[in-house]
Amino acid sequence: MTELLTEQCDGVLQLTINRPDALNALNTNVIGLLVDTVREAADDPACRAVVLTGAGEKAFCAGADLKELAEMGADRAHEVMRAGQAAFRAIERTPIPVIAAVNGLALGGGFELILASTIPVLSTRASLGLPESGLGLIPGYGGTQRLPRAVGERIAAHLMLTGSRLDADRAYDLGLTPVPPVAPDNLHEAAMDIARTIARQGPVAVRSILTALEIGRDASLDAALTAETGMAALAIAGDESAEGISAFLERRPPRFVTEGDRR
Ligand code: CO8
Repeated sequence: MTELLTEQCDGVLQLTINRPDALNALNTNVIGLLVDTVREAADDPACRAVVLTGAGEKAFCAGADLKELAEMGADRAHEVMRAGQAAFRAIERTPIPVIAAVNGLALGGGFELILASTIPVLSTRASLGLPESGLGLIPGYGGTQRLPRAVGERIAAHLMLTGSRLDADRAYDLGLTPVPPVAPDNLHEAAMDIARTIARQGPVAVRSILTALEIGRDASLDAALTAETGMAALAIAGDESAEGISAFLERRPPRFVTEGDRR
């Protein structure tokens, strides 16, 4: 049985981490499958969005696979940590949106996966935490950097140093998700709804917006605005905006066609 289930429909690729007996903990196999699949999706013009969730009712993902980790020497663990960190970075910077449908526990690397996603949607059963310090570890899949950027340093320090959990409402209040938590039965549809809405936008525009966000993470405002100007100029000169603006003027829905749709 594969540890990452995939299903593509209407331009949306659904990914399910499929290790429910281990609360969907991230072993090296899952991390490899995840990053390869997201990279392939980004290369596929027919794929407009990814929805990522965990199998079963209990967990989105319980973090790094501690059983696998326990069997590694320090050198191998370091290698795995670097590969995991690079994988999360690849997910963060992918030019198609990754919607995390957080169906339950999201601990350690599971919470860090949410932080690397584009838009997390939380079920009311979601519970987020970074318990690494209690294990003598640190949130090494980007948590020490992305969490303070998302919620501020004091709240991040408190969460990382105490291992305290956030319930879905608190996570929403802190801005970790842009949408109010949804009932568990509605989570899949809520995430798919966002993904399908994005899939109807101009595909080049979506990729450009995500690229602009990625550039802005590290650049000065002036440098990022210069990059934005270049992308905006390309957009206005392209077929996609010609279609989008014509559709608006003709009072009809736009028909955005990509290479993938023509296949
Ligand atoms: N890794 C491997 N197996 C796990 C993990 C995990 N992270 N979490 C749960 N499991 C397994 C359990 O071992 C158990 O399997 P089995 O029945 O075969 O023993 C099964 O899932 C169910 O778990 P529990 O019986 O423990 O279920 P409970 O409901 O009693 O508890 C908890 C649920 C609270 C989630 C508990 O399982 C737990 O605390 N899990 C560990 C969570 C955790 O600490 N995650 C952080 C890991 S560290 C990390 O992510 C750091 C990443 C960056 C550093 C990387 C360095 C290389």
